[in-house]
Amino acid sequence: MSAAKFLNNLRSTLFESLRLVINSLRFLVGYSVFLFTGTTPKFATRSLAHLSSFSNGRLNDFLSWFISLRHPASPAEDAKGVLGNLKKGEIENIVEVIKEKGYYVFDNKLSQEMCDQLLNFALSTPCTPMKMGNTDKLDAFGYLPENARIYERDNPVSVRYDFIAQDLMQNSIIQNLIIDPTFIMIAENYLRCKPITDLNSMWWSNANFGSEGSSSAAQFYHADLDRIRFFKFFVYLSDVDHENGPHCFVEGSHKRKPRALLRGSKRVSDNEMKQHYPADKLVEIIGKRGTIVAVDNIGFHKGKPLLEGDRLILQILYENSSFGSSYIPVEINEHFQKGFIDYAQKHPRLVKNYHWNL
Ligand SMILES: O=C(O)CCC(=O)C(=O)O
Ligand SMILES: [Fe+2]
Repeated sequence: MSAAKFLNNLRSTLFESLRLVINSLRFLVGYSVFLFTGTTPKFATRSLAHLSSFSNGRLNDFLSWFISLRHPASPAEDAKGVLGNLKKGEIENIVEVIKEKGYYVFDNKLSQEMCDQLLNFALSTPCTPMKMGNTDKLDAFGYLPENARIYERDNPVSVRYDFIAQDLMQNSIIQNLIIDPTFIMIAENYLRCKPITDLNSMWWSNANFGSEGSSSAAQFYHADLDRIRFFKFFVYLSDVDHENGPHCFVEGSHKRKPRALLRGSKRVSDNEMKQHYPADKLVEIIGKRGTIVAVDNIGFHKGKPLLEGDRLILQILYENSSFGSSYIPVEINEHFQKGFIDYAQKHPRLVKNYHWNL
């Protein structure tokens, strides 16, 4: 090895070690702040992403083990809800499949009536277009809430429109889904702890801005590393085929990832992904409207850029710790139904991220 190359290697090793030390310190400071105040400084969320990636998920496994000792899950039992009448054994099997593959497509769909009601909501409630172009000036999500408007279905001004969390949470169907016994049972057994719900979201994406995809609209492969462990249910509220934006997941990538692809939350191109995974692991999840999918998004995933039409998707999110969360808290107010309030009072950890205002 030439002297110049040696020096270069030495310099990058020193730089990486320094980054690791700084991120470990920031994480420890941030975690202590979180334990005392319940809020996470932004720098600590970034450090979590760095350390998750550096440890190839081992840090998340360790912290999750620790959390599951403090807030242990109840053992699986029969549950009846939107996913059907699930027997204990079926729940255990589903959880095993998700542990193995990272995702699961359920046989049961959300009823057409509920899909209609959510579609009506989505066509009559203002949502915020993602700001496109100069990404320097964006807030955390790139949305400008003052721009909220009814989705311009025939002439969208942005590739993605997101609904405001508070509006979503005041919708009774969404409240029911969050406390649905089958959702909770599967999330709890997968996370191995009492789940917390966080940013439940719903958004439109459309085909009007080319097939290249938008990074801020999550249309390039990435891993969600801003929590210790997430668990998401996606519900398709429009028919989703290969042309209109299937959620894509790299099977097995929620476990260890190839070293070359460990780069925090940064995006990975399709070509690079293909160099590291066989084609049959790059799954495009298609399904008629009402299709429900569970995904561990610590694995690589993206929304495929749409080639035609639009897609409406709902995301119900659970996590094992709210460390990393910095969203404006949802308020539990008079628009919440009794069933949700009763459940939340009995399971305060579920709504730990929310503010009571009743
Ligand atoms: O739009 C999609 O299917 C991907 C969204 C995504 O990356 C996420 O919800 O974490
Ligand atoms: Fe994501």
